[in-house]
Amino acid sequence: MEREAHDVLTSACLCYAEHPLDAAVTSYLDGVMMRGSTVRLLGFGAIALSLVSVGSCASSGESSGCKGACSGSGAAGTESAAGGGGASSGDDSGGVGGGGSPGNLESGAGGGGAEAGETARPEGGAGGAGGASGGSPGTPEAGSGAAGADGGSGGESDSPGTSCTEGSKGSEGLSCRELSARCGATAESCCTNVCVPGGSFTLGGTVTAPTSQATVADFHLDKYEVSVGRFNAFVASYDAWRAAGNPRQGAAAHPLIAESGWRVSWTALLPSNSSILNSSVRCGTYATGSAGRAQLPMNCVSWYEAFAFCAWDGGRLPTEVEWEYAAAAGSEGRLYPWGADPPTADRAVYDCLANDTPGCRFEEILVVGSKPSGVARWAQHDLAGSMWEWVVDSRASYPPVAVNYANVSDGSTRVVRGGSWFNEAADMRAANRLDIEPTTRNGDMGIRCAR
Ligand SMILES: [Ca+2]
Ligand SMILES: [Ca+2]
Repeated sequence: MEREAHDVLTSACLCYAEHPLDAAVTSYLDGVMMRGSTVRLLGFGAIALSLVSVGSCASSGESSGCKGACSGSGAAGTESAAGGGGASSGDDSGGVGGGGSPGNLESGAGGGGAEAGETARPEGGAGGAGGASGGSPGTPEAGSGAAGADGGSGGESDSPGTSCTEGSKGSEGLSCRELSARCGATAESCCTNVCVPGGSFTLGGTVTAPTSQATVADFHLDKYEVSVGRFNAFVASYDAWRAAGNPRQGAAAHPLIAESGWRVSWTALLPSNSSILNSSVRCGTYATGSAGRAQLPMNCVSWYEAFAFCAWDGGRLPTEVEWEYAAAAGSEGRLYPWGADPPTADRAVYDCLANDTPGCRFEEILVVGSKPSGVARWAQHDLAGSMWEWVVDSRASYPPVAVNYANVSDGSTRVVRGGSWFNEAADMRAANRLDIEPTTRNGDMGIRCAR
């Protein structure tokens, strides 16, 4: 099947055609288009779609329209986010993105190719606002139910300290306090986290330019992506936590990085109550957030919600450098979390390979920790694949030297790492970067907390 990747979509229209798309995906895209908002596609593009930038399609009304304005560009990573990618070939074929070169999975970032450091965002995640669309299948309700715990817990991660012993475990997140679900082959706590001993390495590895000499301090990183069960505990506690004034200014900061904590100016971007939070995370066909799916990785969360979750949980979002340090095994500089060998279905949840059905189906999202053969040096599962993982940074070119660094500017996009169950092998690389607007919800973007 075609795998022409996805591209930036900056205008009000998007174009797709020719390819046999899952009906659900088509429906989703129509929904996005109908809203006429600025959209960029990310994971979805990696299946069978090819999307192209269009600069000036009037948003008015066209449903499957705007074909006349679609250009065939599609070239990897070269889009100019804004103004609508270039080259309009005039061909109105609905933008089967010309090249659709798979290269663009690089996503803007990392990848070799055209990356100039910072150009525009590579591709995007689907559906900005609202999400909804398509009736998500299955289990409707839920969310709460979980543990009634109202942990008021102050959001401030109380000084997690800056040193730990390699392999040692840190205190567990609040989300597992009353969670019955277990994770991984040994049925351990889904909140298990492991010390990643600090050190220096080449950020960007061998595939991203420019690289950076980076140094990180010791930190703990959760072994698993945040599961639905953990997130539902957050939903259940959300109203009490918010009522107590959380998240507070400066909450969940990296202990060594100034200005890396929560900003109260972001609070308005969080759902105002648990009911809205619960409905917000149903962003479409691939939303995992429902009862009965406690071990699936949570998705469809905005960057703000990811940040807030980790703050509530007693942790924080990892920095981009920390994330890559763990995925690249520090100074070993691994190409993938497990080493240099290419991804396989035994090592990562990726490329919609979880079952033999053609295309991508919800069932191909697997429970966290399903691929022990792909475990990273310090025990983290699913750093590559499963869900993209929000990190704290806004997108920027790396500084030549990065010591306990994060780009904490309040940029227009935030970074996600690791590729997803939707994406091809190249996206599994430890150094691969992607950035996207922080309000974006996507069926292949989730959370992992550091502490
Ligand atoms: Ca499949
Ligand atoms: Ca992941």
